[in-house]
Amino acid sequence: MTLAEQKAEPPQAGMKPLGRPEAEKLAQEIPEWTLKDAAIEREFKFKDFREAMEFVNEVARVAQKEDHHPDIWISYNKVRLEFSTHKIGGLSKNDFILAAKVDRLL
Ligand code: H2B
Repeated sequence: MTLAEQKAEPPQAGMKPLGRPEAEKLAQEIPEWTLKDAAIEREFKFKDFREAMEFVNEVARVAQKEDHHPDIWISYNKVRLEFSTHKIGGLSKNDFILAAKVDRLL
């Protein structure tokens, strides 16, 4: 099953952030995203503010549905999203699932 087809799962107690090798493996499915130490990020550029906000609203809808939320920065026609699993202080599979679902919106 592709990442975009999977559902985010609530982080379990005692869960540890993914190690670098696992994160790098999952990152192969979302090549437009940059893998950082404890997060993944991608910047998107649109025609204008209105298009950027339409995208952000779609992202918010998916994030609410999956109960996994990105940090979002908006600057006129640019949107930067960062996914990290705050509860565990690092990356979980949920971050990659949401990134893949966001890519599908474009
Ligand atoms: N989003 C992200 N990115 N990290 C979290 O740890 C997180 C979240 N926790 N969305 C969720 C909500 C949690 O608070 C609820 C109760 O599942």
